[in-house]
Amino acid sequence: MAEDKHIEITEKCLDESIDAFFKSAPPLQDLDNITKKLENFVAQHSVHSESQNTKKVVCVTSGGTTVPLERRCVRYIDNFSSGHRGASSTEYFLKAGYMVIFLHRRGTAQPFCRFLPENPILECFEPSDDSGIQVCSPYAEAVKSAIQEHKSAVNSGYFLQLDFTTLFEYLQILQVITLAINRLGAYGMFYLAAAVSDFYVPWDSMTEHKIQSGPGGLAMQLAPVPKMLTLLRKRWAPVAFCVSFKLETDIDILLKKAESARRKYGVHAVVANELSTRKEKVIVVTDQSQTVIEKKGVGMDVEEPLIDFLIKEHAAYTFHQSHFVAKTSEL
Ligand code: 9Z3
Repeated sequence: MAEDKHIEITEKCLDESIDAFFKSAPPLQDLDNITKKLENFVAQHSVHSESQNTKKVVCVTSGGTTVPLERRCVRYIDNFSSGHRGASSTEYFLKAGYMVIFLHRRGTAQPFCRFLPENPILECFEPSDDSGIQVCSPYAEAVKSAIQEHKSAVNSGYFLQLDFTTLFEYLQILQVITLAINRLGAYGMFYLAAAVSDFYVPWDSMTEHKIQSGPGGLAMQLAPVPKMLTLLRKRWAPVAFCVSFKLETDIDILLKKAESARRKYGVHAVVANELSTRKEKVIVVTDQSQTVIEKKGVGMDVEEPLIDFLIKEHAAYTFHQSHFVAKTSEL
């Protein structure tokens, strides 16, 4: 009884802090456009599903959020995330027949571009004899296949790209996506690989203009970012399959923290990774097991076996959900 009361109070506080976050956040510039894109995308889902098996839709989040320090932002707090995890995972989800909403930080890694040269883009091209432009020969294959794969994913209607920079944009867009994905029930999935800031400066306590330098240093109070994951699981899209990530630099606490996040947020799986080995190995924590997943060899992606594993978990989940719903509706 006392525990129930405690949960009720904690949820109330969370609701209030999330409410305050959304109320004070600067409104999304292109909300109507994003909503329209999502509606069209989800409508495509029924078109594709009519002709073949019911399609699955995953929202992959990728890259790090920034935390502005001023409203007319000159400075901001950022993090290390390159977006590679999200970009390569998107490729494997698309290959497996999923429809993908790729919510990524502007300027971070993009699907199909991972094997392009790191040279500045202008070094990949040269003027051609017919006064057009051609790709320089060493890059021709990589550029051609990136363009082809990207075009084919976009034209197939299976791939929707949305972008963010700030924490405010990220959380608002994620909320709109969850409401769209919620309509797909268990066929919807979240793969939350974005590195989301834990602390931020609330918009209503943020200074308007550039913070001035002074002799005394600068002390700032950052507020904790309300845990939207709880709301995503409980209210926004309670039936969707949800995978979150846990990142630590201390391997000794990683699994403990991942397991506690799984319980706390009620997600279906937590992908635990350690900063320096994240490209080689991850551990997927579910209520049944802790499974170590490693890349298969040099030049391979750890995301290939990871997505394979998660797709199987999702399939088992949708099977269970449809079976369970069929059984209870018979009662
Ligand atoms: C991850 O753990 C991702 O795997 C990485 C991928 C960000 C490490 P890269 O983008 O790296 O390929 O360079 N993402 C989630 C990180 C995170 O912020 N998790 C929170 C936490 O650990 C929970 S939401 O507390």
